[in-house]
Amino acid sequence: MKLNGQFFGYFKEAKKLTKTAFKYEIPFNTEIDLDVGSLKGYNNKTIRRLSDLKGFFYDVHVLEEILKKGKDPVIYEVYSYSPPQEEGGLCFGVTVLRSGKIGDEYYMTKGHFHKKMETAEIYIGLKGKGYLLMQTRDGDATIMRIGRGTVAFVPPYWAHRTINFGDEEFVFMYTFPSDAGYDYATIEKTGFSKIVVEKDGKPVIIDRSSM
Ligand code: S6P
Ligand code: ZN
Repeated sequence: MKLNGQFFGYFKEAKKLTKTAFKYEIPFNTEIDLDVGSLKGYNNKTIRRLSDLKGFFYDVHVLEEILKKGKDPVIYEVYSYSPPQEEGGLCFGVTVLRSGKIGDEYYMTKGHFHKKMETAEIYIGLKGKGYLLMQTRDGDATIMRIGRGTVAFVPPYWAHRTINFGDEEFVFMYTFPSDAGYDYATIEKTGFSKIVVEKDGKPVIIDRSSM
């Protein structure tokens, strides 16, 4: 059997078992177009628009004004390969975070803990630039810059959010255990303590409580 023109494989047994037993999933490869940031063969796509991010940007009035005008811009898209949520599997995919601001606050993702808190994740910067903001339940926070080629480790127990402070799309690849799940509610309740806003044409990290 020929797969993607890359190699030959003999999968008689694995093929029979794929539908019932994840551990016999067939090996495969795929491609990310590094200029565009698109992932070939994804099986899941999530689009988040401004209306999905109500309550996340600090300037509620600016957000409502945009929506009132009938606009609801796409803030980010996630293209993923998501196998069954079983122990031993890996999810991976690409997030495309658009460039823009709500008032002076840069476009960002919602951010989440994993439901299985003891789960780590890897981010790899592919295109554009942004920040990776992380925070623990105890309130410890850290922020790091991600550019093309940056590999970032998100340790277990850290909520994570990305922020695009550049003037082009910020694209990164991620991978994490497929049984991790998502917990948006916990960090949504407390919020991230830091936000990134534009001041004199530059991104500045400030305390959200100061707004
Ligand atoms: C998944 C990983 C990313 C985010 C994506 C969107 O564990 O961290 O794929 O899901 O960047 O962010 P969010 O917070 O809306 O899921
Ligand atoms: Zn995650």
